[in-house]
Amino acid sequence: MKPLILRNVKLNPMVAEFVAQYYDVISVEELTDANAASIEVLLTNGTGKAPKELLDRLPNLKLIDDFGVGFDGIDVAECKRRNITVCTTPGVLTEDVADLALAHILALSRQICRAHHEVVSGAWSSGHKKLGLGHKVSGKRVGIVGLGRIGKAVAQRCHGFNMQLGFYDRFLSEDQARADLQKLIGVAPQITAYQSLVELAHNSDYLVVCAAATPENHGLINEEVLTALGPTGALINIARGVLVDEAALVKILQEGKLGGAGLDVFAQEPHVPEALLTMPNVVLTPHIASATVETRELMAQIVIGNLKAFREGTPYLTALAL
Ligand code: 8YV
Repeated sequence: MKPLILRNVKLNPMVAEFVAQYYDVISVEELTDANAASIEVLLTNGTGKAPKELLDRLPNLKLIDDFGVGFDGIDVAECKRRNITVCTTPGVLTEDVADLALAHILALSRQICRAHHEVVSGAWSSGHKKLGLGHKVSGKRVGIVGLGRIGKAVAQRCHGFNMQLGFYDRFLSEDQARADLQKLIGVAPQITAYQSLVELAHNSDYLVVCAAATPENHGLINEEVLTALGPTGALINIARGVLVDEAALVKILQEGKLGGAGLDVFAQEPHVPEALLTMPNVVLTPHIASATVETRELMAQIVIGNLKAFREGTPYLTALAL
């Protein structure tokens, strides 16, 4: 019998194939008092949950290997206290996530989903086209919430659309943002740092959520921010659902006080608030921001590399500094 390894999510096929050579994989549901003490590695992903209650059941846990860049479901304070290493897959999914933010901006503004339906349903060919005019994207104002790796990649793409750049990030100055973007883009773009989310929203046509889902950021995009974004503004969320007050979002959309929303993440995935499913000015995707063949292969290579490092006692590729 091979040693056991624990998973709390469905494994990526490449990771599963590698792991199967050396371990018998059990799910959290298969964890027992008898086998828990043998678990040294937990395999998870950006949406996986590893609260203290689970960690307390694993007295010999040494590594949490996260197939994702987000680790908001992991009790990292408890990991630090117990010297459990947490490895993620930073960097390799940045471009995909930023690309999807622009895909949502374009799909929403140019009504791609509704336009596609009008063609495939025969409405267009039968002369019953209902689609009205969309909205121009190039040159509009984008407000980026959180200017980390993904936020900067969104800024880079929006710069390519000649959009006016604004951001809100408590840890980054306007000068540093401009300097960072100059390294990324090759020129120092005009970008404005706003001192509050409401001010950023008030000065944006698109508010793109790229912030980390730290506990203090939960509900960051609240009714006041959404109201400031207003009836000609659109919310784009490719970060985490918990960053948005989802009930407030539904309410303000139903009241016609927000122009639209493009959402790849939700507070209680895979549950999506029923009201959002029928709104014509909403584009919804099932948490696919990193879901490309190329990026998932790179993520898997990192997860496998960290597991090899654990097995061989060599330095991890991407251990978080807890
Ligand atoms: C998930 C993500 O890990 O990277 C993250 O934090 O949310 C995603 O990449 C991925 O969808 C799990 O399959």
